[in-house]
Amino acid sequence: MCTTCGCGNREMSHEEMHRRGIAHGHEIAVEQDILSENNRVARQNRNRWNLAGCMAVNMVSSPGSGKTTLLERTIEMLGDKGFRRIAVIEGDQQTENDAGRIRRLGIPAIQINTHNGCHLDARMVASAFDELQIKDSLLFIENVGNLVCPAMFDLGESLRVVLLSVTEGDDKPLKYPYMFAGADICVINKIDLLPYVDSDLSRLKENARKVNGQLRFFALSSTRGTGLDEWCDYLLNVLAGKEER
Ligand SMILES: Nc1nc2c(ncn2[C@@H]2O[C@H](COP(=O)(O)OP(=O)(O)OP(=O)(O)O)[C@@H](O)[C@H]2O)c(=O)[nH]1
Ligand SMILES: [Mg+2]
Repeated sequence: MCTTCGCGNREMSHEEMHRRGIAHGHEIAVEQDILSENNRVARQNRNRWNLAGCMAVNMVSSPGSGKTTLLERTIEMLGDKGFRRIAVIEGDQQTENDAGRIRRLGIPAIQINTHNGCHLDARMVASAFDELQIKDSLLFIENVGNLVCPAMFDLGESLRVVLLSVTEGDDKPLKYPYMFAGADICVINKIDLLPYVDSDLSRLKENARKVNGQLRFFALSSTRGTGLDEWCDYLLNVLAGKEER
């Protein structure tokens, strides 16, 4: 049970909660209130971003799978391809590190620190968007590194991208299904490390398809650049309306 966001295990039975000594009933009502309020603000975000001509991409993954590295390389490659209208909202419990990495590339970035919170919510990104004052842009939102709670919080994004690095193991889609079930795209990162780990790329995809048959995959190495071209062309095509998301 996550006590900071109230995102409890919905599938745990009443008896199981008693057996584990987990308080319940009131918590479930609070969780439903939190999520429906979040969904309301997420709908507002979606409308506002559409009106401003912004497309938001919510990047979710466990800590360290390479979200910021992928963003850095993506920003550089999109710039080489002539697209520079990009802004980033960064979510971490502490530090300005990731926003600093993005700003060094000349791209506006707002850092949100969630302190004891384990995910971004729609209200947090709404005020960061106000601060950015952007229009006609690609807005990347890097969520807090966590393969569980961010799955439950719609931010108003057009595209949700789940990253999984090969070092995390090919069984992760089965163990953390909600994150994969709610995503549009699965980026498999750090494929340069495949020779050194037991992860199997086709087994990973097969496991991810078991929880979400609609997922689209990009396998890449953010540090070596393998697969980045295809990923960036996909983003540009979605922006241009040439490709379904
Ligand atoms: N070998 C290899 N290392 C990578 C790759 N992508 C990222 N890394 C490394 O993985 C580590 C974590 O990368 P970050 O980009 O900071 O990961 P993150 O997901 O943003 O981490 P949090 O924001 O803390 O959740 C760094 O040491 C990166 O250099 C990759 O494709 N291959
Ligand atoms: Mg990061």
